Amino acid sequence: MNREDELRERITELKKKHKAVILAHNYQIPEVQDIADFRGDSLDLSHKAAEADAQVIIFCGVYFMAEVAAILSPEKKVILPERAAGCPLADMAEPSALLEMKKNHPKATVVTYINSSAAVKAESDICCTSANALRVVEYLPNEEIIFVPDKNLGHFVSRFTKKKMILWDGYCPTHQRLTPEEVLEAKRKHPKAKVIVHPECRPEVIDLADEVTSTSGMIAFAKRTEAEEIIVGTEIGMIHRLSREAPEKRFYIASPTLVCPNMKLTTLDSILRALETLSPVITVPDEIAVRAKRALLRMLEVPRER
Ligand code: CIZ
Repeated sequence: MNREDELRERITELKKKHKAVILAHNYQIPEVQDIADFRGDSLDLSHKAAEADAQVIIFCGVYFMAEVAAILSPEKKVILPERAAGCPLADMAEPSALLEMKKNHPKATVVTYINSSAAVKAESDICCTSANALRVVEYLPNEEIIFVPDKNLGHFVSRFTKKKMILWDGYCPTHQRLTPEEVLEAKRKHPKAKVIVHPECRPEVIDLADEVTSTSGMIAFAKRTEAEEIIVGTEIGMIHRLSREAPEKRFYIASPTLVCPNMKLTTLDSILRALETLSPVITVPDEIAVRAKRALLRMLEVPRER
């Protein structure tokens, strides 16, 4: 048995022993995606965490995702195998600056992308994901929206709404790296391919795409399109997920720079260590969790279809 097989065997034993469930975000490395019980985007995984008949959740993703799972399932032990797996986009917004912005726009409602800290969610009226951002904005009665923290997602939403969008100046460094030139070069190499990109990409990249959607939307698109080849503008881990879900299609990453270093921290070794030590556990102080949960639950009231 090689070392990877040994690791997998030990992980499976300890998972059974602790009645744990392993969740992996779509951007995780292939070995981690493959050993997980469930794969998905941050919100799907938090729902899985809440529904799972397990007391221990091994959340293979980044810090804010484990926080969301801990907020929605406070009775469970939510473990992030790599404590240092942060999210630079989430770190670009902090509560005091948001309070200041709210003071300057007293009539605005705060819509906060799930890629944010629990403390920022706690100061928000409602959360959104990349899959429902426009629906959330349109659902609200308010005409003025403070959109936090991703300016590119906010800009994308502003293309489809008449509401006044006040954008926070944050961005995902990984998606921001993708240039229009790289997309054009990928199209030149694969002229028959459709281009799908994440709304965290900059507007000039979005202009070149056939479909702009979340990671769950990308899977749905890959399954329904007649195109046999697809150029993918999001974190490189998504290529593995898409290939699992639509094995008959060919996927090309739009740029080799689409690698999130934080998503790549988690390995089979980190999962084994997490199961051996049952740490690090992610918790959110009650005072923050209660208010952040309100913003998250309010998002879940938004109808799925308009
Ligand atoms: O919400 C998520 O999981 C992220 C970061 C991206 C997406 O579109 O799924």
